[in-house]
Amino acid sequence: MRLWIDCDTGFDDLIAIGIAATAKDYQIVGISTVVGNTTLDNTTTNTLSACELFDLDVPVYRGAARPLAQAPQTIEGLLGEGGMGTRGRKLPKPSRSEEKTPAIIALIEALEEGPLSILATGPLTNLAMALNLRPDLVRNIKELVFMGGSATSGNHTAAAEFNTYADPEALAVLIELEVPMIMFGLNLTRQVMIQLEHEDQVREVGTEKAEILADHIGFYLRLVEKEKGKPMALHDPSAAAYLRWPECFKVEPMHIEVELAGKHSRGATVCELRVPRKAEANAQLATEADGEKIMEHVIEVLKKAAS
Ligand SMILES: [Ca+2]
Repeated sequence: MRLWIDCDTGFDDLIAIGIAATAKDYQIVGISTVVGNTTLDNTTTNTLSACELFDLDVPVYRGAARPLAQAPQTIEGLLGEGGMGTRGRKLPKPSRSEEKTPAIIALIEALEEGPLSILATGPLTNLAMALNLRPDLVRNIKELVFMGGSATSGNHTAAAEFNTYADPEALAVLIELEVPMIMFGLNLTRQVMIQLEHEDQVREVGTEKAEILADHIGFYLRLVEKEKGKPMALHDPSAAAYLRWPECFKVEPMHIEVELAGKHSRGATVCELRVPRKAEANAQLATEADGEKIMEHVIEVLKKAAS
């Protein structure tokens, strides 16, 4: 299956790219970057560095530097320098540059070539822009697997998850165009926790790559509890994990809407699971995850990539 990755690479996109990069069933045809966790310059450099780390030789395209209808909302202050905080070692410097073609054009061309699965781990701006230009190409989206939203509470605000808060209009476009989508929201990703011992397990591989990965995992584990660290939800990698290990997830039909006008709830996803009784299904929601099994798989993938 042909796969496109659309990301705003910070720590958890990095791990998601690693999971997708090692999936035998998927041929990654392109990666697009978008403003989100950090600036477009940073997400693009971080994505190129991620490709370097995981020996992933696919074209990287610069996407949208701004959301559809608001100023960029970055969270660099939380995520550390360049949106890629580390306890020590930094990601390798990219040995190549991004492509000259803008991501929106490249994504349209990839969709023109035939059925495409899309893994999106940032705000959905690029996909909305591409489909605003070419809504007919929805027919070639096999599935959009995206991390964003929540069927329960938010994280960036009490109501909204960061990716959908950062560009709610983009998700609204995709809903309106009936893009076949599977949402991996906070209700799901909070079931997949990366633990303190995972940092050690990766570090034990003993290579330079293992130390780099462990230093980034370690920083992430200390985002909230600066000194001792604490288990953290592994957001973007949960969506990537679904592509590899779908048996670890329960996915249910739902009707999704995104709040655009709410005074306190802008960017919140409203997920109606009582379909078709209350509403017609227009999407799917990942509701349950075998978090322990998924983390076993994820750490195995990272150890292999680092060895
Ligand atoms: Ca992300």
